[in-house]
Amino acid sequence: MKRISLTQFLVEQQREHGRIPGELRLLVEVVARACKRIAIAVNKGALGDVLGSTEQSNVQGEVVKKLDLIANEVLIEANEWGGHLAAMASEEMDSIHVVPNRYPQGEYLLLFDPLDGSSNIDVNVSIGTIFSVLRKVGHARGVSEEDFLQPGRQQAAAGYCVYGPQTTLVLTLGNGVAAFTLDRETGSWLLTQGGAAIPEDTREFSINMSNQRHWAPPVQRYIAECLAGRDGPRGKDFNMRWVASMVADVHRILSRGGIFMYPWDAREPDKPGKLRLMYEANPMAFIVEQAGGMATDGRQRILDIVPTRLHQRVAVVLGSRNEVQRVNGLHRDGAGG
Ligand code: AHM
Ligand code: MG
Repeated sequence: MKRISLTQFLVEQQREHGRIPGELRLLVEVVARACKRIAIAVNKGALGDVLGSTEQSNVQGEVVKKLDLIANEVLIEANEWGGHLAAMASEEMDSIHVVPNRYPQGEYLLLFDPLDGSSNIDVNVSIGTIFSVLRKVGHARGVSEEDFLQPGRQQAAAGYCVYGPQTTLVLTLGNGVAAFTLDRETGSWLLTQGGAAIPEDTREFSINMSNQRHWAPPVQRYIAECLAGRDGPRGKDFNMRWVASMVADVHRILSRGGIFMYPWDAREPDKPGKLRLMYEANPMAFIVEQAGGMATDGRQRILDIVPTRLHQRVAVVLGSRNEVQRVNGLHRDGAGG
């Protein structure tokens, strides 16, 4: 079977829809190339001395793993010279990285979680890279953190790469979702799924159950009803999956449906959630919506949230439409015990 490459896909999208500027195409190709390099490092594991932690902690106070840093550097190095970007922001950097003066500046802004699922790095479980692309609005010279604070609905592109049994790149340019698998023999990304669609209904939920006692009443109620199975109000049995790598959990949902939640919990009551709006929730919400699913914080659409800070956190409920709507309904009604 003849499969089309990522390059061909991007060129054909441009021809058919006329909405992918050359700089954006270059950006996606450069990010995909960087992911390939990260995949090689992930693959080497202990042989490449890439496992374990560094001495540093990041802006959110989390220990930085060696691979977090390697992936961050690979993405910056690959992207700073091409002339397509004005600046980058990363989960692993305190502030934005402006493209140095020696290179031309483009109009795009790239945000990424270089290595998502850090706790799984050392145990050989799927991890990934998540990225989001915004356009710098306004023609003011220079670039600042303010330029990044745009709601997710303004993303020009978003994607993730899963480093799992296969290395898969999932991409949206606002016109559906396509998945590409890395052919290790030729080094090409080949289209393996176009028009991904998340089923509206599901019997599978994804949440870290060890936090159950800390959740707010609507989330308690939703999960209790799922656990009650066939004998409960839902009248059907549910299955549970939790990889603890958002990329892997979202990828499963994209493949066969499901609902993923990382809700607010009382362990850190002042934080709206664990996951980051700009590096994790927004790109995943864009992909999930483009595949026909829904993504909210339990009350409002993730993509409508106007960020006030780069490293802002948010509660996340995403996946199969009817289940996300049910969780939203329980929040709206103040449902509890
Ligand atoms: P990370 O970007 O530091 O890896 O953190 C985000 C990850 C998500 O991939 C995953 O859904 C979640 O954290 C897992 O959290 P927990 O360890 O509470 O299960
Ligand atoms: Mg992450």
